Amino acid sequence: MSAAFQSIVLEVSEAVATLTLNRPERLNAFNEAMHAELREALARIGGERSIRAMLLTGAGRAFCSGQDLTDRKLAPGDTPRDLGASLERNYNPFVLNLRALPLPVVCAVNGVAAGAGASIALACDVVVAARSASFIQAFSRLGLVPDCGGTYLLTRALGAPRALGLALFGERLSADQAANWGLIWQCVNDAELMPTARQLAVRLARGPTRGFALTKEAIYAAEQRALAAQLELERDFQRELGHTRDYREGVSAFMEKRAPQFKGE
Ligand code: LHQ
Repeated sequence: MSAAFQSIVLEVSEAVATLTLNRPERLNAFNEAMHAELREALARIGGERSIRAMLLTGAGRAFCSGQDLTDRKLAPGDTPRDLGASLERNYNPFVLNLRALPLPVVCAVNGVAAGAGASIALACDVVVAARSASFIQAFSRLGLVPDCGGTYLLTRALGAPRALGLALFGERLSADQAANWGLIWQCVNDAELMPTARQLAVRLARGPTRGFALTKEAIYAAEQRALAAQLELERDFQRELGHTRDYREGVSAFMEKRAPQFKGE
């Protein structure tokens, strides 16, 4: 897949699409151009059946510093921007599209993730962070609420007491503490970040892609639903997956005492 982007880099190999936020001079802050490219990249990734996992990371020393604040500076007398419109147009669809991708999304948090950058990292399915990385709910310093799902993601992962502490104080949460609190999957030494994240993404890309897509959908749905409704959803998903080639292959491989060769079908 060739992709002539400026603010991001999209590379595909071994069925993994690696998407790198690429404005290192601004710590990979989001601006309009980057959002347009991200929209295009996610549409390509979601529409290409040969892609079976995605890896999101940042170029340089940061993962992402959130909204580019140079775009938001106001002179006295300027009319304030409609921040809601910016969320509606750019950020909210990005979060929902990440969640809706029918393949696992691994996030390699290579450095600081602040504001919307933290929320976007936490919206990914499997988050691995370098030990030197950190998460900052920078919104309170600007007088804003955590957005891009921040209030939802923090509260569901950590509960209100820790979500509120992070959101109100806006202090750095180390990658180690994030892992200890169960906010992310794993914290690894800096040198191991990209090899580890890549290995996880490749492993997922070799898995039963349809099964993974429905697992992701069911687990996110579980955050909203009662047990009885969830049991029905699992029944429907299992019914569908029972017809896949990957299920047949999984059973055959077990019986033949060999590793399964999933094709994502
Ligand atoms: C930046 C940024 C940045 C521009 C570093 N913008 N230049 C959504 C929708 C609608 C409206 C509003 O908001 C949102 C969601 C949000 O994301 S709100 C939160 C926005 N983000 C922030 O408030 C974080 C701002 N950045 C920081 O607090 C620090 O830069 C962190 C803690 C991320 C990193 O600190 P340092 O490691 O000390 O780096 P630095 O501050 O020196 O930054 C390096 C350069 O990057 C610097 O430029 P310079 O020309 O001086 O080298 C910064 O100005 C620039 N930069 N973040 N968001």
